[in-house]
Amino acid sequence: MAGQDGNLSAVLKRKDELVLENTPVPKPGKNEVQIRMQRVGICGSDVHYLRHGRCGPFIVEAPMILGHESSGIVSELGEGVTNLKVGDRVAIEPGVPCRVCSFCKDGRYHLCPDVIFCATPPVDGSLRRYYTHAADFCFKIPDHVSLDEAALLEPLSVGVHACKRANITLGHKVLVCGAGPIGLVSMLSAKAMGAAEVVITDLDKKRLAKAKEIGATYTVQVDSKDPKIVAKKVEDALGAMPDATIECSGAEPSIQLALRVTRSGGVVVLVGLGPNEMTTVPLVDAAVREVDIRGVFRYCNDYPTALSMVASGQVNVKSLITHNFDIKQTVEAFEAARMGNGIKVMIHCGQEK
Ligand code: NAD
Ligand code: 572
Ligand code: ZN
Repeated sequence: MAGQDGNLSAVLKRKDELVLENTPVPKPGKNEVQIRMQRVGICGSDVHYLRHGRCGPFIVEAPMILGHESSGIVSELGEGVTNLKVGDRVAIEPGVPCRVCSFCKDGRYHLCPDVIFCATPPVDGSLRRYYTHAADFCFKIPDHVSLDEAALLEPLSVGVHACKRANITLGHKVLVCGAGPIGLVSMLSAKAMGAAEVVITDLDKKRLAKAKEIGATYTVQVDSKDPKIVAKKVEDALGAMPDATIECSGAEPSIQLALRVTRSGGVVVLVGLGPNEMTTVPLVDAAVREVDIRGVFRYCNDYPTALSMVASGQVNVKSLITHNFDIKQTVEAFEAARMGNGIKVMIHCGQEK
């Protein structure tokens, strides 16, 4: 049954025009569940679609519901669903692949060219009262894991995947570039995976203070575009060159730093996505020192790891939430996210704790 205001949904009509309106309550298809949505975190990409009407090659050409960091309560089962029941509290993995292409069959379903990903045009997202999703991409959470934490498994999975790609292991000294939400979840994941010391960089003092508060070993404020100067600060902090660097800003000077400062034989993972073409990156220096440069695209089979990390208390993601809004205040919530004063803005689509 729909709530008092039916299926209130956050619809991006076009660039700069976000409205709340009723959309039809969707019925679950075969192997799908209907979910009474509870929490949706605002991601940088949602704000980007609102401000620019596009994100990389994806253009908003028709109205689209925003939101992909989400959790809720199963309200109806479609035909064939056996892994969930009505009332289950679930974290929703937002990208559902085709399951039959060579990437899916190879176990790298995130690279599927036909993946359907929430709030990536033309696919609608989950920022609404009711939403349907593939049941096997919904993860039942234990009673002691909150719906806030369940929604935050989405960005946390990016950090988990980045750390797996960076081969983070016990005792590693790690550099994280950029202390936005993605840099912070990468720092939390690196520590949970055994990193002994994590140094994190940013331009912004407040972001660095938050990083320190939630567990970064050291912070370095980037006050120069010269990577040599910043590299010295990173090496001084760690007492060595990092074993791995997780780049989460996408800024060219930061990528220069990452390639230059990572130890020979180490790994740089590129999570931050800036302009496609960079002017100067020290590629040969990295190549002759056998620094592996690896891409990161979202996550794949990482939700279960992220959930275990949260459920066991190895990672505290709640500390990332700085703002809370009701779904009826979605426009204000996006304004808060756009201002960038906090870290994670969480929207409450229902009243459950
Ligand atoms: P954000 O903008 O909130 O954070 C980026 C941070 O980098 C900011 O705090 C900014 O001050 C800082 N920064 C800018 N220039 C810097 C520099 N030279 N040195 C150090 N820090 C610098 O964004 P976010 O939500 O944390 O996401 C980070 C990046 O990750 C974005 O580019 C986003 O598109 C990307 N992303 C990629 C994937 C993927 O699958 N590869 C997934 C999610 C997000
Ligand atoms: O939570 C997933 C996610 N992925 C982001 C950004 C924010 N959140 N990525 C960066 C943008 N790319 S994209 O392929 N695109 C616009 C779909 O350039 C996806 C990964
Ligand atoms: Zn996102």
